[in-house]
Amino acid sequence: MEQTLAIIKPDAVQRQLVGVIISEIEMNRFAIGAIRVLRLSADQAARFYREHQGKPFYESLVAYMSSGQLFSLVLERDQAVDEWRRLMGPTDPAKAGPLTLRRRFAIDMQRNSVHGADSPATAAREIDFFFGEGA
Ligand code: IDP
Ligand code: MG
Repeated sequence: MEQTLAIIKPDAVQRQLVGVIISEIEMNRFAIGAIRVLRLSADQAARFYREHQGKPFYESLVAYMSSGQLFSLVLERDQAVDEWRRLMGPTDPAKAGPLTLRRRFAIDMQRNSVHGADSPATAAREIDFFFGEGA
């Protein structure tokens, strides 16, 4: 059993896609270990994506991720990190397979509907960000 951190991003919440995305999560045999609905401040979004600081899309990404409510989730199953990234598809929805969440729901490369941690170590850090002491 492994944990990963998923986010249903503001573009998907705003378009009322939470139900269908959670349905896909459950159909793909993830258990939901924790869930939180919140709006990030610009400061919090900047901290969450600090590894991207300095990239051309960073400022816009921070503004978008703090633009509305999001759902953060702890997902649990075997190979949770890789399996969730497989279900999401790649960052660019145009390159994503037809059954992936990003191909089905993303608007563009920034507003790509879902987030997933990229390794078990990142998952642990991101779970702490949303669900740890002082989160
Ligand atoms: P990931 O979400 O697939 O792990 P990352 O490279 O970690 O992709 O980028 C984090 C987020 O930043 C993406 O999900 C997307 O919202 C945004 N992003 C990444 N690259 C671009 C880009 O080239 N243009 C616009 N937004 C981008
Ligand atoms: Mg990433």
